[in-house]
Amino acid sequence: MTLDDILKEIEKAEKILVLAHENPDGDAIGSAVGLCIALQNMGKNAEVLMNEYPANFSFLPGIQNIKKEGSFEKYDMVFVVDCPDINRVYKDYIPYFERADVTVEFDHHTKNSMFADYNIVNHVSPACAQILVSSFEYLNIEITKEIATNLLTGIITDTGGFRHSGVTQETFEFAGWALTKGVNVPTIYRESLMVTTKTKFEVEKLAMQRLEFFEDGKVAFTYITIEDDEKIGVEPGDYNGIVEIGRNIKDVEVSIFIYQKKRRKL
Ligand SMILES: [Mn+2]
Repeated sequence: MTLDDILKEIEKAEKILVLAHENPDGDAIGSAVGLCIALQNMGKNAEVLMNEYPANFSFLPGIQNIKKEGSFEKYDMVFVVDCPDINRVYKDYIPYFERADVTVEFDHHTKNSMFADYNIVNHVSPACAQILVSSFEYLNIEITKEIATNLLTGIITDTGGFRHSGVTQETFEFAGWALTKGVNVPTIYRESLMVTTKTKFEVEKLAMQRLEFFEDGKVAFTYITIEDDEKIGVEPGDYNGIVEIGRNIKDVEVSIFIYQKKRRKL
């Protein structure tokens, strides 16, 4: 059984790195930090690398485990969470993955390239964090209040607050169990889904003003240019959820949101 094999690899490893997809959302952050804390509780030297993340997730316990630069040249083991392909990881971190003795991924994206040594992929799971919940339960890894807060943040983010399809009985059972552990669900809900920043608000306002309908209202379209991006001072995560403005309008079947990427300095 693969999960048992992964546990054996964890037992052998000392230095462990956790990565997630670039421009991380609540599921990427919650899954990465939750896993990192679990590894530390098992006595491992574990950390998370992210080049940036949205500021509203700074309430998460253990968020200080997220570093911009690795403490080691080489890690014994690298985990990648909530990420369908290694090329979705921030490019500077990919060499750590390549140098590691063992690599593991946990993911729920439909098109996953099975890029690690061990691939725990469940396409129907509503969040990567929910795969971690069942994996921890199977392996008897204790889910502390801190870990539960991170994992529930992943679940609440990716399910839009238990609204999207894919939510299962297990989703609610874990949420209920987390409540008994003292996890502050209203705080997670507010910080993950409701709190916005001035720049995100400005981006949303502009995207709404520009929203147009095509095909008898079945297609909604809006966009943000690089000039808008610079004028507003767009921050990480500001584009999250914009496509849903169109999707939430009655009779819209396809919602399109296009933004220009900042040119990377070479
Ligand atoms: Mn996800």
